[in-house]
Amino acid sequence: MRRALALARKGLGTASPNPVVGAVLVREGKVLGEGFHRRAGLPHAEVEAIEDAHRKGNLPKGATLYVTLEPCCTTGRTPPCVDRILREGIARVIVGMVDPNPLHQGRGLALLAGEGVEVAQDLLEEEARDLNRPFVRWISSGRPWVVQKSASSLDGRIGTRTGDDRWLSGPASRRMAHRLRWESDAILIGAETARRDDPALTVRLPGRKGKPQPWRVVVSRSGRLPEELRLFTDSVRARTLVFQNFPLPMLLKELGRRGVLRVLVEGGGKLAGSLLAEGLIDEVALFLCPMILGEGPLSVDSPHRLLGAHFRLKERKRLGDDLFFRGIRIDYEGNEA
Ligand code: AOF
Ligand code: ZN
Repeated sequence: MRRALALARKGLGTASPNPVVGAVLVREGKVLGEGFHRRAGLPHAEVEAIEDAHRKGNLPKGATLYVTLEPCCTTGRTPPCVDRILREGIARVIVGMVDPNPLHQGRGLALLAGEGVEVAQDLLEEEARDLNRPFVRWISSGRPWVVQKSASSLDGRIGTRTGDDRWLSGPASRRMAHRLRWESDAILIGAETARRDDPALTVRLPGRKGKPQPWRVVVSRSGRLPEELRLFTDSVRARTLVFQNFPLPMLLKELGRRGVLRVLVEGGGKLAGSLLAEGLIDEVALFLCPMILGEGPLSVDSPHRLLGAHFRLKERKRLGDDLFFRGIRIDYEGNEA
């Protein structure tokens, strides 16, 4: 299952609006085949693993399938995985988590068990869930998962007026920041940031084949933004959306309708503060840079009230001289979003 989780991770950034899923076929401790779900419309992870096994001359009959998400039992863009598993005569199916899609939700496992396949669920469930929080949120509520990103000094200041981290964070942090964009379907900024920074907000990493750039979304009270901004003039200008006077929950709902599973908020502090105050931030991705600025705008500018937001640490690492922290929002009882 650890191997299947690592495979699933390869689909981050391209599988959306589908979940990321990995699968490994095993018999007597030997890997027969493996695969992951690359992109909506392409085969699911289970089918990739089965076909990989056949290619290698290994027959899946009687084997055990480890898959990070419950196999599907309906025809979407692709045929049901359950049918293929039964046809191949796979003996055991072990899943990381049940598929939260209302069309599935345990029905795939029940169908397999009904046909005499041995099934087990929730192996490394926590890890499986952590990979697909955006999918779980979106498929069950229609709203995307919202990640607030910022790079700040040790005293929480972003230096420039906006979330611009160009001179604060080091090269390793900047690469990671691009990775965060890569994994997102939309990048959200405030109008002030758009005006002052004129950001491109594009993913500049190779290999994002077959996937368009993330939506570049600007929230603006007045709707008045200079026409010459890069967002309106560069080659991906068709991916820019401006929302004027939109309540934030409605804006998220609208993005969800467009197939956005994960939103990355990239400043400024006021937008981050408003989203946090309305309980709309699900996760923070913070780069802490080894300097104290003493003055300047804060990464989160609270709108007149104490936010008191709590997060559970999910990942922390050193990136050059910077510290990276990723945590998900929890309530006062410690329950996750
Ligand atoms: C699986 N294995 O690798 C994935 C699954 O339109 P489709 O046919 O691609 O189906 C999409 C749905 O299938 C998606 O909403 C989710 O419930 C499930 N994804 N299932 O068995 C996979 N990606
Ligand atoms: Zn499937």
